[in-house]
Amino acid sequence: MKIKRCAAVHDISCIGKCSLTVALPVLSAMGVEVACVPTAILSTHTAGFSGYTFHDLTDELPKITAHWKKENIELDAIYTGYLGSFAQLQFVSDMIDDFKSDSMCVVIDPVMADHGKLYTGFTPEFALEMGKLCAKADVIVPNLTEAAFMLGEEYKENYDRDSIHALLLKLAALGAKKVVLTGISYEDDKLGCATYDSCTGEFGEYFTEKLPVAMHGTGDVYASAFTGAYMNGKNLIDSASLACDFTCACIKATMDDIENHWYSVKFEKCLHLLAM
Ligand code: PXL
Repeated sequence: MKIKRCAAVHDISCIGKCSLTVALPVLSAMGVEVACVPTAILSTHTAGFSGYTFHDLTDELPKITAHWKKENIELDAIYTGYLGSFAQLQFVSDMIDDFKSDSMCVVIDPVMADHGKLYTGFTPEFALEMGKLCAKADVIVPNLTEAAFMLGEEYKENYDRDSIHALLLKLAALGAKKVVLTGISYEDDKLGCATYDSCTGEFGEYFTEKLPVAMHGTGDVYASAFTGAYMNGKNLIDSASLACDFTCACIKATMDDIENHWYSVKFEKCLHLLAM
């Protein structure tokens, strides 16, 4: 049987277990071939380490995809995460146009922010531009902070189901067909996601237990597991739910050792849960 191929467009953080060093193992464990498109190489991720190195690879990216086109390489999905510049947003937009086919899906995780704040190096203007790129996505996977910044709205810590549904509709109006909003909690002990499919008009939600910790890298773990499940034919809410369960399992596997392992989750211990 043909194996599905996903181009993963993310940075490589050599230490920190996020972006490509998460997308590659998670998607591979799910039986998806990963074509890596490294946007930059950093010595560590940018959250919690100081003095990290950053080597931008923007100039290399169109050369990689031009070669792929010449070799008639086809993609079943393009999955983007951490993008470091306006030029990289343009590259991804062009790449989607170049490889688009009826069966190819585009998943955009607009990695930029969390807990009400933009990550180091990002600006509100970049977030609005990322919002424009979302028009080309089949599915977008923002957290609440990224959603607010892409819409140019204030980040609100308090919300109810109606306001989340309104937010999902506004995100879909950016042009993406389907939206998965992560980090949603209506009850103190539950955390999960809310979904909207503009093709069917259907809303969905799924929750797991809320663990009393916040950990780096979980957004990438979530979006990678979501992409693998979606590529393997699961529908929107089932893919979003599988990703919730997997992310929760990864956090649990790390909780007894947060002091040593503060920079990400021990997803390695949970990869077996993904075998499909
Ligand atoms: O996990 C998101 C992410 C990806 N890549 C880099 C980051 C972060 C979060 O801080 O710094 C380089």
